[in-house]
Amino acid sequence: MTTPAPTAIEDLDEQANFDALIAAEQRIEPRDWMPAAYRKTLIRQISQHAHSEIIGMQPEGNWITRAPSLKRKAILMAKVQDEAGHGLYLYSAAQTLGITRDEMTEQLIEGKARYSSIFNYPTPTWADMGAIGWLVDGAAICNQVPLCRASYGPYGRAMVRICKEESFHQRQGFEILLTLMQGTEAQRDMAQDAVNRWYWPSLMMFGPPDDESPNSAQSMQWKIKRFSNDELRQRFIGMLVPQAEILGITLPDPELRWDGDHWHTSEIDWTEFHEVLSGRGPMNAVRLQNRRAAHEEGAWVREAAVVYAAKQAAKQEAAA
Ligand code: BYC
Repeated sequence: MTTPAPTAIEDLDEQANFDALIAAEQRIEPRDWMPAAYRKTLIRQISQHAHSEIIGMQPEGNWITRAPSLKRKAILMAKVQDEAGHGLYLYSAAQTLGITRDEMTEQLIEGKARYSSIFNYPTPTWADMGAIGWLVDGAAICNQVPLCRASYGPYGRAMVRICKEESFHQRQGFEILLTLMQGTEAQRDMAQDAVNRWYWPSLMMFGPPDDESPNSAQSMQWKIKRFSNDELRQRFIGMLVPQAEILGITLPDPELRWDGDHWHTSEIDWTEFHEVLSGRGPMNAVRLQNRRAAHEEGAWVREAAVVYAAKQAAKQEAAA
């Protein structure tokens, strides 16, 4: 993998400086020179990540009115609000690279932007809240803790706060499953069924296998990504196995075993992954439709905010 060539002679020094910063594990900051392809990759990854957090509010938002107790409802609401906050930190980080929030929003609601495949699956039972916390937030932590060391400063710093909250979310999911597993047979069946449905999609969250991942090698060279998709998937499975034992839950893969060197698994259904990425997952259309409707219904808030900001600015000008 070679670094894309600088376009102008003066860029040669800048490129050398950039390469030296990356090699020395220093951070690239918004005003630093950076190769156009590095900027583009960051905008792509950070905006996709932001969209995932925002769309990711829907599967769990679906259960806020039906949580089994007031306490669980309050916790779930706080969790969904956290995801909104994550989206905002990430949109802000992406904005430092020169894309506007409006542009990113438009890409999302027009269906031109990607967001994580995982949020295109339904949440039919309360146990799905447990499975999402344990598996989806668990996968997010595996993926995102190394991103705290991403070479781009605003992204790495946003990830630190996000990871702290994701750790709490993961424990919240684990605790829901543990409670269900200590309950009635029907509750245990519900927990197992949810894990059966979310396990494989959660493995797909890490992206395609390394030999089919067009972006990984360059992103690792730039120290945006620190581990490959398959390496992170392996770490995640290693984290799940002992926790599944504590829960008394079976991971739905009869082939799963440690072969002394790595986790041997059944073949992941990559056809399903590509179907979901192409917009043909079980909930893609619903997720986008809800996002569009929320955007349209929020138009008056945006208009009011613009008018308010203009009035404040006029007041300050008059007072100066
Ligand atoms: N879903 O070359 P690759 C959360 C795309 S939010 C959809 O390996 P890369 C949470 C990929 O974008 C979880 N698309 O790409 C929120 C690329 O397409 P483009 C979100 C996927 O970027 C609420 C193509 O496939 N986390 O945790 O090197 C509640 C080839 O892939 C997926 C992040 O976004 C996928 N699963 O690696 C609870 C983390 N996988 O762009 C929880 C930050 C791959 O070339 N992102 N694609 O058209 C990353 O770490 C990386 O972007 C990925 C992909 C590992 C996801």
